[in-house]
Amino acid sequence: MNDLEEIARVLDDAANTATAVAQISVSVGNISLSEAYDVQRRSIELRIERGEKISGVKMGFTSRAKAQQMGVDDLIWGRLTDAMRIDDGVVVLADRFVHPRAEPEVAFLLGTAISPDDPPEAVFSAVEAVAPAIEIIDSRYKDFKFNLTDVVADNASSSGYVCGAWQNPEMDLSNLGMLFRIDSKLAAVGSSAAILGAPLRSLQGAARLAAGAGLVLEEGFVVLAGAATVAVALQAGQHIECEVQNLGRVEFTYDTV
Ligand code: OOG
Ligand code: MG
Repeated sequence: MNDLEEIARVLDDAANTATAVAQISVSVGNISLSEAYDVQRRSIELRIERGEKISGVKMGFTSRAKAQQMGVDDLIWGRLTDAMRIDDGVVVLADRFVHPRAEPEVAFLLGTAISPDDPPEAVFSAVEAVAPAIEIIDSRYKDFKFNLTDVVADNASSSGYVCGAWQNPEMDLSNLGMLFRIDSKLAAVGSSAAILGAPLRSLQGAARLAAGAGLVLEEGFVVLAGAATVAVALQAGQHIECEVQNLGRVEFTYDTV
């Protein structure tokens, strides 16, 4: 047990100081998936002790493109905090990251809590709004390399998220074109259908997985459905934009000053 707390501290410290560490599977040895989620929960507890608040959850490896890029083929989830929230259009400073990457996503805003007993059909009625989003992921592991339990323990590489203007959710989200531009040039193109066939399925998965861990998805939470395309490594001075058909655009600039 102490070991899991120690691993949580190592990963929290790595995130907090933007310093890469060895993969847990290498430095400590293999831990089970439930132990990895326990490490994740403990590491977020440390953030909460510093005053951060849970603001939502994110899903990972919901698309083939991401699973193939990272060599991990299981759905994962992680916790978002208010300190990870980034306003649309701002300059994001590089010093808080180790080796960040950005990826195009769709975000849900919950207008009511999702109870663990709610049937999957009820999940949609909890959605108050949807938005185009960009997730900034940043593995705390050297060379951005990990296995399933490593990445789960590292809170699914959660690091930052930017949501565009919130839209009425009464639209079909299942096959929207997604364009990801860096410095106005297309870096990746995809469809929201790449996200588990439809992003709503990812929200249902988030509700199920979080409930299994005793976390109720609260009113006001943001749920990131997962990237539709591969993630792109960020370089100082770049302007990043995600445009989702019918949903609009979201953007930020990544820089050192
Ligand atoms: C893990 C997080 C995956 C997604 O959208 O698929 C993820 C990683 O790729 O480092 O956020
Ligand atoms: Mg993501």
